[in-house]
Amino acid sequence: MTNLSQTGKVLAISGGIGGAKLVLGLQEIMKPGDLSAIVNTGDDFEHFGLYISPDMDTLLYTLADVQNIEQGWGRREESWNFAAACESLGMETWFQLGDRDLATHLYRTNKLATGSSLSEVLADLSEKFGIQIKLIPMSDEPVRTMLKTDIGTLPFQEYFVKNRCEPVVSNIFFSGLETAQPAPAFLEALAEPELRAIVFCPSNPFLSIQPVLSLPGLLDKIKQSGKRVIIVSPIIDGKAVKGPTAKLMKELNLPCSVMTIAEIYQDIASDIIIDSADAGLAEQIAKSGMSVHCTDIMMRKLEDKKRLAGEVLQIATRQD
Ligand code: FO1
Repeated sequence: MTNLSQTGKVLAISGGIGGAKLVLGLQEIMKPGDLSAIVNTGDDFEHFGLYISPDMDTLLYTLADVQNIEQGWGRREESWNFAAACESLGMETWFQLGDRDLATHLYRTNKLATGSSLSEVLADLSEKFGIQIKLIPMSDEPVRTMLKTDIGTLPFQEYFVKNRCEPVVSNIFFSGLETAQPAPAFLEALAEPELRAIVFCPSNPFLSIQPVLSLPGLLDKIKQSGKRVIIVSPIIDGKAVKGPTAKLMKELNLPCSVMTIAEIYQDIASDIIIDSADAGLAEQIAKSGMSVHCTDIMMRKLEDKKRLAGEVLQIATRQD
């Protein structure tokens, strides 16, 4: 196991559920001051006048150990009186807001309305949920994942939840990039002298990671940082662990394979961690110049998350 005192700092880039699992594993084995996590805000949207930020809340609830594990989003020990009351008023019900979850949306919406930046709101919520690592939104300005589909252009949640990922996707783009910047704390973390590695957690590359990498100037800043960039594959043996990744890759005419993941990141990644099931592709991937590491990357239990996090740290702190 890595000697934690000499780890240095790690910057994790995280999207939905898979990303949060690895950040949790890293949180469990690192000193709080050595770990920061950037969260995707491309899924954010306004609903019932509330600022909803699903990947932020998935990360907050997972790190605070209050997440609803079966559901994959929202909180456990939840009640649904608000949602039932909305239904009785004939309001839309496709996006379910639990009673405890509602407090998070109200807190965030009010803070934003009184002038806080999204970074400030996330720092406040982290403190309220007792989270010690630093959580940073990818940007304080709105960037939204939009999907061109056979039923029209949809904002992310209308594709993912309202239409249950059924529409056929022909293109994904991000609105707001012309006026968005990486969050200040994001740029500071990248410039941090003790930063040892940037870790792309196993999140959907198109929906959760691409919005981050599309931020103006960010790719260059990552390349210029000279830091080790470690990718943890969200694809195992040609199947996506969760969510619409596989369906999206098919519709975008991309093979659902770790080869595609390697191609997506080969310009910036120094290392890629793939599952042992894909070990046969390691040699081919290595031709791209990345160091390929095979291990069990399926995270079910906390032990899995800590073990994988330990292997990520070994790579992050490797001296060469
Ligand atoms: N996903 C659903 O499939 N149905 C829902 O009703 C739903 C509500 C919801 C409320 C708050 C929240 O933070 C997330 C919610 N999600 C729901 C999940 C959300 O769409 C996804 O977590 C992300 O946007 C994709 O990673």
